[in-house]
Amino acid sequence: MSIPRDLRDWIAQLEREGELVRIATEVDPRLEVTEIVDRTVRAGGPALLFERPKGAQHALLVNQFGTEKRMCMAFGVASLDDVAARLSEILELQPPEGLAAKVRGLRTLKSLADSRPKTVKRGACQEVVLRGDEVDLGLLPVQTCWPEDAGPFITLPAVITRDPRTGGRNVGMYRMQVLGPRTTAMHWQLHKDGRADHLFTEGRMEVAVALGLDPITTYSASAPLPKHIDELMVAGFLRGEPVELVQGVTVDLEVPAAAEIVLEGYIDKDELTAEGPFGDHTGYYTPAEQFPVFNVTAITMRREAIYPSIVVGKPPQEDAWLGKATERIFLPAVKMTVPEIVDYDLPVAGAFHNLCIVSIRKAFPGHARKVMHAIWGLGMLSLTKGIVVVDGHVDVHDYAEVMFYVGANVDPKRDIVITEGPLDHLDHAPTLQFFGGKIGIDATAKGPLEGAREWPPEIEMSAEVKTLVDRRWDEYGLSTVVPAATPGFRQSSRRLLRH
Ligand SMILES: Cc1cc2nc3c(=O)[nH]c(=O)nc-3n(C[C@H](O)[C@H](O)[C@H](O)COP(=O)(O)O)c2cc1C
Ligand SMILES: [Mn+2]
Repeated sequence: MSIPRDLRDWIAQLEREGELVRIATEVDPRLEVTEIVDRTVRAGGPALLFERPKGAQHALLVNQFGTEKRMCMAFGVASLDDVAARLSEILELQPPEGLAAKVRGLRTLKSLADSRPKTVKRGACQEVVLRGDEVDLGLLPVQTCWPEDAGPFITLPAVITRDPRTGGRNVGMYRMQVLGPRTTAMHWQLHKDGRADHLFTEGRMEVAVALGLDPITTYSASAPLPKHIDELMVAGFLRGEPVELVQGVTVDLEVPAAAEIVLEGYIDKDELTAEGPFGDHTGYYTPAEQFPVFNVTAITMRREAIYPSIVVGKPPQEDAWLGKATERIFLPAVKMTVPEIVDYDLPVAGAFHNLCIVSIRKAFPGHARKVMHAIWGLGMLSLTKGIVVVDGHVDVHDYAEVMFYVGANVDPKRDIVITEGPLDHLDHAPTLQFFGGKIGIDATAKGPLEGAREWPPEIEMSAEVKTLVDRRWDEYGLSTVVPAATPGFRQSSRRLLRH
């Protein structure tokens, strides 16, 4: 399967695979779409293309990312770990020895060099151009997702800004509350790159928002990359083909040529508005807060442009798989910094920042604590509120197995770390916003130097007996009732998601 070129190519692929349903009847983007999507996501159902959203002139695509299968289709891989493997090729690039390694190294470097976005003269995203008074966000089927939401919110945008100090591009996914025909709010949170660009700008900053991209480029807007890395370069690398850009019509910014819709405009540094409430991925309404106002100077579109949306709310929702993609894709980068990490899992029910389970090859006393503090110091993972550390042989994706070791291996007096640090912007639990308590649970086996008594061996059947029983399985007459190999705990993250 080829990697989708643009949103239409992606929709065609989904349709061919039976992964998309068109809904021809009129449906209200105010609440009604959410309830349909919520049921569809929970059932592991298809992407939905609402062809007649009430009151709007464009079709609405939602749930394009809602299953592991579709997420893998988006990246053209069999498993999300395959994407991680491609990235680790770059991260682990060593001075090559021998001709074969040199050729491999050159190929990797070339694919990196070819990942940079490419400027083109013309883009389908500018087939229709609306400027000034023609601009009307009411043309778009922007969803009001939940009953207490302050209004309609654009939920799947790729927001393009520039760092005034370096000229470097940033692309981030920040929800945008529609305030009027030509204005929205811009909800870049405290720790985000778009917000930093805003803070460093004096006066007016130009902003462009791309809607309806190929799925990898859309994903890249949500990826927690270091500030100086251009999300579109990473998208180009993951696509194996550069993202094509055209010059905006009213802003000095380049925009993805193949986008369905582009909103161009500006933010005046000190123009703020009350944004929210909005029912967010925390499972709660985030209260109204001051955020910048985005003034739209042009809407450019493809003919019959398709508007993309996503519903977030109490997990699991469609964004679960965007989060899981990030978890898998960033594992090699996490291991680069903390090589003793074997694997990690951010449970969907933990809303990405509430809980991280990590397994380590433990080598010295206090090692689990070292890893906790490393995670609390690592990129966006630094916002993690709770960390559970287990030994390397534990399957971090099997929550029952993890719970077993938390129950069996932990002396709460000895093995709990309580500390404090920065927290997610939207976390409503801490006493202060942005800053509060963190918990680490060391569920590894402890040695005497950590104050433990003799650690008992874990129960395990001998290999000889297992082989014997394997060999004789058919003789017992159990084959039709009990499978020969029964796995351990098996309440994995994957199964919980699928139901
Ligand atoms: C569906 C979805 C909606 C999101 N909404 C917001 C948002 O409103 N504000 C925000 O700061 N981050 C939001 N995020 C997370 C950011 O997109 C993510 O942190 C990304 O790394 C930001 O880009 P940056 O690192 O370049 O700032 C959202 C993520 C997803 C998947
Ligand atoms: Mn960024």
